Amino acid sequence: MSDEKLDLLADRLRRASRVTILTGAGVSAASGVPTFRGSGGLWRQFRAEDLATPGAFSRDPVLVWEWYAWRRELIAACKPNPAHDVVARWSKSFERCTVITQNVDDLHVQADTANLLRVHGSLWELSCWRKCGASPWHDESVPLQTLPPLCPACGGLARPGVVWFGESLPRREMEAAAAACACDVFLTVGTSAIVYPAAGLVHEAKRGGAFTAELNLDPTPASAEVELAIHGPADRLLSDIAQRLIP
Ligand code: BJW
Ligand code: ZN
Repeated sequence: MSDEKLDLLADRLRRASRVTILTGAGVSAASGVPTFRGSGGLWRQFRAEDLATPGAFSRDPVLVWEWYAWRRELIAACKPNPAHDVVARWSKSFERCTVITQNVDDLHVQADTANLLRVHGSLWELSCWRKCGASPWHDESVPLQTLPPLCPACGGLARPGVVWFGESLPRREMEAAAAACACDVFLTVGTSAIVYPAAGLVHEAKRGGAFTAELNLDPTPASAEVELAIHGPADRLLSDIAQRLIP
C-alpha cells in the first residue's frame, strides 16, 4: 500500500515543474534534534508553548536562554540526514522549487538547500530584546559567552532570532511562501501541522489546485485534507521517492 502511494507521489513529481516543500521538526529527527511535541518534546517540565513566548522571556529570560543554550549545544553536534539531502537536491533539480522550513536549526542551510525560506527564524541569529536599533547578528558560539547573552550595541538583553507564539512571521518570507503555494505539488514533511500560519499553507496550495501530500511519522490534522498521506520516517520516505525519480 505504502509502495503504491510512493509510486503515485513519484509519478506526480516526475510531471511537476513547480514543487513546494514545507518542513518541520520531524525532518531533523533522524539527525538527533528533538521534536517539539510527542515523546522527548519536553525540556525539564516545559513545553514549547510555555517558553517560546515574549511573556515567558520577559518573566524569566535566564530560564528561556537556558533552554536555547541547551538546544544550541545539542544541535551544534548534529549533521543533516538523508531527508535534508534529498530536499536540497530537489531544491536544485525542479524547474522551480521552494523549501519553506519551520525549523530553526539551519540543517537545511548546512545541506545547501536553494530557495529556502526560514519562516520561524534561526537559533544562530540574535537580536536586541530592547530593539535599540542594532541589526540582528549571527552567533554560533557554543557554549554562549554569557548567559543571558547581551546586545553588543546597548548592553541590554539579547534574544534568540526566532519567532515566538503571538509574534508575526517575517513578512518577506511569508509573502514568498504564500506565492509558492501556487505550485504543481506541495509536500508537507515532518510537521504536526498545528502551528499557524505555516500549517495553513498546505490548504492554500490545495485551494490553488496543487496536488498535496503529507510525509510524516504520525497522522496529523492535515492527513485527512491532503490528496496523499504517507506515514513513516521522513529520511526513508524521501530517499525511497528520490530513488524512484532516478531515470
Ligand atoms: C517525524 C519523524 C521522522 C517525528 N520523520 N516525521 C488558535 C488557532 C490558530 C492559531 C492560533 C490559535 N491560538 C494561537 C494561534 C497562533 C499560534 C498557533 O498556531 N498556535 C497553535 C499552537 C494553536 N501561532 C503563532 O502565534 C504564530 N504567530 C502568529 O500567528 O502571529 C499572528 C497571531 C498572533 C497571536 C494570535 C493570533 C495570530 C507564531 C508561531 C511561532 C511558532 N514558534 C515555534 C518556536 C520557534 C522558536 C524555537 O524553536 O524555539 O516554532 S513553536 C514550534 O512549533 C516551532 C516549530 O517550528 C513549530 C512547529 O512544530 P513542528 O515543526 O510541526 O514540530 P512538532 O514537534 O510539532 O511535530 C513534529 C512532527 O514530526 C510530528 O507530527 C511527528 O509525528 C513527526 N516526526 N519524527 C517524519 N523521523
Ligand atoms: Zn541593543
